[in-house]
Amino acid sequence: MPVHNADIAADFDELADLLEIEGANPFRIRAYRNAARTLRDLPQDVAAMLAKGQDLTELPGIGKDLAAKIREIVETGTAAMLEEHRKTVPATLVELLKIPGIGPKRVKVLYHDLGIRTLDQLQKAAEEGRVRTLRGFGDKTEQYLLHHLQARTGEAKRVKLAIAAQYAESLIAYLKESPGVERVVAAGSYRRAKETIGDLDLLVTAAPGSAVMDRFVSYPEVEEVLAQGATKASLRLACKLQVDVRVVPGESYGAALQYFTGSKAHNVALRQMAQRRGLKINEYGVFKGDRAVAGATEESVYAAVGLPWIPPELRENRGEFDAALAGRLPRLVEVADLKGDLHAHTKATDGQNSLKEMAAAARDRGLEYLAITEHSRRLAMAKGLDSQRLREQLEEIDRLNDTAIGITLLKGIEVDILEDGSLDLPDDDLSRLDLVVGAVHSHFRLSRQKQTERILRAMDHPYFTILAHPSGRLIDERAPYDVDMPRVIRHARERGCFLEVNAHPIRLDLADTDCQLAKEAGVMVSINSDAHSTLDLGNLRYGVGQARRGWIETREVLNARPLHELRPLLMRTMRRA
Ligand code: DGT
Ligand code: CA
Ligand code: CA
Repeated sequence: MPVHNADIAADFDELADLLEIEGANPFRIRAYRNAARTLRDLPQDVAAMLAKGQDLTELPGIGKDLAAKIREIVETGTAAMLEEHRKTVPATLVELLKIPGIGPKRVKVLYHDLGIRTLDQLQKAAEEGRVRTLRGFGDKTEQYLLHHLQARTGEAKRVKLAIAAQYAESLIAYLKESPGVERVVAAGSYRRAKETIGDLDLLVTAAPGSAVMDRFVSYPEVEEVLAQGATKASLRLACKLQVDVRVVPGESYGAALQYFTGSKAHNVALRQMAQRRGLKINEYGVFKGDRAVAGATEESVYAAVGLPWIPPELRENRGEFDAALAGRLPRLVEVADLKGDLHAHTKATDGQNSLKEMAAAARDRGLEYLAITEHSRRLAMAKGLDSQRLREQLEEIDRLNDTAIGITLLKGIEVDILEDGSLDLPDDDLSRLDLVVGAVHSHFRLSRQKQTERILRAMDHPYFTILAHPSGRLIDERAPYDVDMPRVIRHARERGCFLEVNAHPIRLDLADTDCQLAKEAGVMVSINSDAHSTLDLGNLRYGVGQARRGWIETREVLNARPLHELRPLLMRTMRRA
């Protein structure tokens, strides 16, 4: 069975989790996490690279040892070292580690002092009040755990969009090679660019009599065929992703695509509009009585009810019909609109590539500028910059900008917002920069009021440009911190600063509805890769998808502005004491 990059990444993450519970060297743990991240972002398949005899150590963050482990996983399906650690640490402890706020130290205490190995056992212990007495716990933590554990029941397993993309793209390529197949396109939440998807919905048009379904169910990664008919089939892949396929005739393509793109709420509303016009819409077409009046294209389906085509990311029945009827659909931002990226790291801190490599990669993607925004000193684990090292980097940026490198590097910092809302570097340092990106990396559990005031205070700082990953959430891993986001957005408006839409697939932060709030408040967003390697720049597309779900238009995106327009906007946020 072929091994995908995401499979190897999952193994490395698991290994890192296990090592963390065992209390291994943090740098060793980090190496596995970085490698997992590299693999997730990598556009080419490492198994294919190995087959071609390519050297994996040329990838960012992959040394000899990791390259050998990747080869081992590709060839044998697992790594001996992972199997060893799986034997010493109960697998379910790793589940405990996934609870936001529960680190390896606490997991160890739960395991050793209470013998807890599963989430169910933990829930029971918390219900019985046995957790609060443990070292490092307490009433508040026990309540928090209980809340978290009770909320988990019935939660379906969803897959992050970028992970689903790896599996979807290779399956789509496979189906396209099948004789007689004309079009293969992903619909459903995948096409609407939701942060996570429940299952993958594929639509196929094919010549009559072609054996698409047989080919679909004989895909080598199929774990189980759940249903198979002449025009539809469902199966589960080994990676656990469920896939639904429909084969439709060409004349129904648009209607089927519209139907299976959803969302359900959008479709219900559309059908009601059709009914009022005496029309019926289903996955085969738009009908007046028995006569099909539209269906070959999506445009024709919408036109039949008097609407312009509506971009998939807006199809949530959250105002798109009113906007469409009024001729006020937003001109959504596109990847090609981005002129630069305002959040990136290099080897100087926890990134994997040099300044020069990052600059070249951004230039090769057609960007006009790239802001280098390293972590500040408080993030010691990420080798955050102090004043001295920041100055050294600024000189290096000057030197590079003086060479004909084909892109402008902007001087920035991702400065920690400290617990009291002050910034982690002195004004004298910040004043030398083109922009200051502020971020919360600690004290996630402050009260709503304290957290909000902390962030507002940071924004009040004379040097503050962009609030990075504003909610702090990590999809499926960490809930957002408790903050009054509407107030933060209003404050950004008053202070003339900006909010980030962090494009990393695990963050996608701002959330779509908060993007809408920012838009309504007149606050521009910056769609940033937060790149820790050259490959991460490829994540910008997920940030764009998120912004599009938030109705963001090109003109509302800070980094869709050319450099000569960007500079005055940045200046406005600097030196305004
Ligand atoms: P997911 O898979 O949970 O991430 O979300 P979707 O939106 O992909 O939902 P899914 O896979 O259940 O169905 C795909 C699309 O098919 C959905 O967005 C709209 C359409 N659809 C499915 N079931 C129904 C239904 O009962 N009524 C209507 N109107 N549309 C449906
Ligand atoms: Ca779906
Ligand atoms: Ca489905």
